[in-house]
Amino acid sequence: MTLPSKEEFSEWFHELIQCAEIMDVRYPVKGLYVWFPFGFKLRQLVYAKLREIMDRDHSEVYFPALIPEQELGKEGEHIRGFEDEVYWITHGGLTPLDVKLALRPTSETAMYPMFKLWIRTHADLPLKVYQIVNTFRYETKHTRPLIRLREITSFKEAHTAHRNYEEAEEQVKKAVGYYKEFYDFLAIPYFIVRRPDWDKFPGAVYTIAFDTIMPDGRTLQIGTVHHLGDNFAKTFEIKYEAVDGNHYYVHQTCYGISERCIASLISIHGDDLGLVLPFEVAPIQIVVIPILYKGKEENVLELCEELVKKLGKFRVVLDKSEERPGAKYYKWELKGVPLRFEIGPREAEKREVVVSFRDERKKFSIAVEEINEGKIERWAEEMRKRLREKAIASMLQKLKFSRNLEEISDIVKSSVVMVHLCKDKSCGEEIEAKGGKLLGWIEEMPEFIEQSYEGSCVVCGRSGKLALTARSY
Ligand code: P5A
Ligand code: ZN
Repeated sequence: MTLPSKEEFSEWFHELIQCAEIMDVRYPVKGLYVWFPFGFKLRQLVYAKLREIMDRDHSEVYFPALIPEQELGKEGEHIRGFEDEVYWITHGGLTPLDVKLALRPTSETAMYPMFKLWIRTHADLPLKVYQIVNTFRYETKHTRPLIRLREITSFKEAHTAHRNYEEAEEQVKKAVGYYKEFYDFLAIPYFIVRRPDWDKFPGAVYTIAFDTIMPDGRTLQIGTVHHLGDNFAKTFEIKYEAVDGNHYYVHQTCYGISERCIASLISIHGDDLGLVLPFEVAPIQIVVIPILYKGKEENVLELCEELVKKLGKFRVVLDKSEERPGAKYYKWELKGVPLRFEIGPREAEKREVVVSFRDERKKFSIAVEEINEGKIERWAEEMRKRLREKAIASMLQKLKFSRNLEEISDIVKSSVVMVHLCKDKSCGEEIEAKGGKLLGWIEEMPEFIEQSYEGSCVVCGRSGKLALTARSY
């Protein structure tokens, strides 16, 4: 199987996840895919980081996958936002159910009736929980593995409750900080964007999204943080008794990340040869390849084994298979192995090893004695920096600033467009009429953007702030 060039992003992505054994796309239900063992290992390593971050400030829970119709329907805006996307269970065997059950599209309406029982007084607050589960959305837009699923298999959703609006807002800021840490760890650059009011999460007061730019110039929303105010608290009657003896509604937040984080990881760092993975999340971190010549195998293999033993802390493969070295390189490059060591008779004699990094084309030799855990960790950190810089550079290539409304319809065909825009809905609509979607206003300026944050609205000329419009997934 040969991989199409990354220039043809859609084909490249589809082929790569299949031939690098991330997902098997042949499952016979639209929008549902199978995790291969290798892909599942990658998922596990990425989500271990997410878990580590969440565990510092939340308790992990599990809520049922089925939600009774009345609960799902209680919050008006929420159900209006999701009604077209809900899968319903109507029968148990041949018997029609008294109460229809929804397969959770997200878990607000599964959790909040229980929050009402859990929260009695101010001492029960803040409440902060999360779960990593599958959710179901009957998506009508084009489905794609890892990107737009009908069964989201790795939905990390956090839900919190607080004494008032301000404390919930503090949590929103913390959540944004957690997601920054997570995506920085993956070396994925992002924009933090406040969605327009007409595009916020159904039932939220406001929504802050993480958007990244895919190699084809379309944006992907890779996480969202919502301030729910007391909207759901009023619907589900979640109240607490305060120190003053009165009862008040809680204020809530929720935030989520799905396997789109893996889609962006693969898409942003990958190249024409296959996956490129940051060291920490690579299922195989190091491959040792013996270059074998007849009669000289013993010394080479001995040194290889010695090296593998020395690297016991890491996920190492010693590829002793019969394949030619070229075929081995090809195979492990496809799988995104960050570090490759080659040892031939010459190296064995000098106790050296030839090193190459997956993201660079060059090779160099180093004495086996010089290789140790600390050195590998420093290489890993340097590689993460290179990946991040490269990702930022290619993101900037797909980002254009415009102060001319007329040119936007043209630029937005191939790039994300940055403009100054006021908060008026009619100006937002004018922008969207140019072909892109208005992602919203930049909430936190990334250090790689030099444009001034404030400027006059590209549509009406009144005072505006930096906003993004793009074709998006
Ligand atoms: C936050 C968690 C919620 O559902 N409830 C609990 C809130 N927000 S959300 O924006 O609707 O979804 C959170 C993130 O999930 C990703 N996502 C998807 N990923 C793959 N396939 C889908 N069909 C899909 N739908 C949403 C997005 O990254 C979104 O930000
Ligand atoms: Zn305007």
